[in-house]
Amino acid sequence: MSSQTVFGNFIAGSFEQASDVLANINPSDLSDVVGEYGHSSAEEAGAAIDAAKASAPAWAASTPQARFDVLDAIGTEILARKEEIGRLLSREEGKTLPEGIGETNRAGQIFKYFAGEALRPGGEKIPSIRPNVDVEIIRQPIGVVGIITPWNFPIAIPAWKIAPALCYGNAVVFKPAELSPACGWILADIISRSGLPGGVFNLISGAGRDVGNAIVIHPDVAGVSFTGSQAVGHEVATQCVARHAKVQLEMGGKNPLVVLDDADLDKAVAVAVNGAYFSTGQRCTASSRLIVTDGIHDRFVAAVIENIKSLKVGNALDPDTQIGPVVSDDQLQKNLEYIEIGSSEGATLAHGGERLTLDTDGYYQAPALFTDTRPDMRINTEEIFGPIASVIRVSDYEEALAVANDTEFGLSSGICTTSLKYARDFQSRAEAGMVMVNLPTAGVDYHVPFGGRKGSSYGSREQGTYAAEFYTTVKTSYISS
Ligand code: UN1
Repeated sequence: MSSQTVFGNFIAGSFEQASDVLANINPSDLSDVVGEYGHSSAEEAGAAIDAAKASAPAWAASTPQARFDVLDAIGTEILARKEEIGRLLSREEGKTLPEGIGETNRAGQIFKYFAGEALRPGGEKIPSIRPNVDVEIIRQPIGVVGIITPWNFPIAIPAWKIAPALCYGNAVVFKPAELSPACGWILADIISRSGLPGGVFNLISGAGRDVGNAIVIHPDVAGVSFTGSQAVGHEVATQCVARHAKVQLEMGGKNPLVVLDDADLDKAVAVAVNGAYFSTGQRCTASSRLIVTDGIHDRFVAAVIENIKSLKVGNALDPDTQIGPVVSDDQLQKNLEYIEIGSSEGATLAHGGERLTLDTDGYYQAPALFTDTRPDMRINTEEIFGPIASVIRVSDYEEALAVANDTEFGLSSGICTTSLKYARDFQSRAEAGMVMVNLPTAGVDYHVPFGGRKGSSYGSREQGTYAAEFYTTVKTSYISS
């Protein structure tokens, strides 16, 4: 273990002190300072962008083998250190240790996946409609990519943006979230040893309004991939579109889980509790609306309450903990406010919602379930991003589907049923980028497209081969001898 406590930026292949720093506090134990991380200025972001721009042409011309070697080395080190990095992740973000290690494992696998993709660049050669002319279609890197990531997946989301960016030959300026910058710094440290030429990857920590904004408005940043809130995403898109930069946004969700009368009750309860409360409900894919038909409603609600009563909320690093703390005081206050809002709107708070005082001083909250809720209540229309779910009672499948789709979001949509007919119909008619049948709305594979519709996403999909759409531009060449 290193004794370093102050962590700066990584620019043009060297680690540099940031002009200012901010303490990274463990939400499970407020007396534990994970470290001090860069709170950089717009000027420092400019230096990172300049470094990326200078190194971009050489990396764009690199061979598939060189890209494979770098990405494979990064993936190998992440996987070899997954227990240690997973622990750091849990310590700074608050998800449980198995979740932290699992997320780190996912990040390692993503780098391995894109290492393989680097060896499969593709391209097409087809005859022209004209004689003696060939047409070639290839994908080329877009140049400098700005990557802005949220606090809730501090290593997996950076991985699923940085790995394809490098795989397809781009240079990167990466801003991790201010609440969980440690995993981003570890990633930079690993990348610094991977053989990647200096300047191709740059880490710049700081606030959205300083560093994030500098990246988004800079004329040399050809594209911005952002995951975060809808409000900030809208700003990012507006700025990028105004200067004709590419933009890819992953934002919120208000993901429905439909539970039909014919569902396997035990499975439906497990799926709902996992989707709603694991990772403290702090996933844009979390199931926050449980839409339940009459015939199973009472049994389902009773069983969910029974289940969440037994969930152990605690310090993320305690091996018995099932639900870690909320990430920050701001988020906890927001969650508590929504508990008030739900109650004042007439919903029944069937369980939880209160702040918990435990052995260590942290942002603990009991998982909350609202029942007797209406689809138009604020707790059912606004993303909360905490361990709070509500039950909406419906009479049949058609009403369930209508309620599920009646949202400004469209990320992930789930159904629990044993009916092939309803499962297939839901798969087809759910207005979401991802559909889950008898599975939680959260928890996705890393080798297939990820993204949503409506207010949840903008631009092309992330992950899998679909990631190429954002990180490349298509060139069509006509060649005559
Ligand atoms: C998952 O559910 O496995 O911010 C991933 C989020 C999403 C990632 C969810 N972009 O919660």
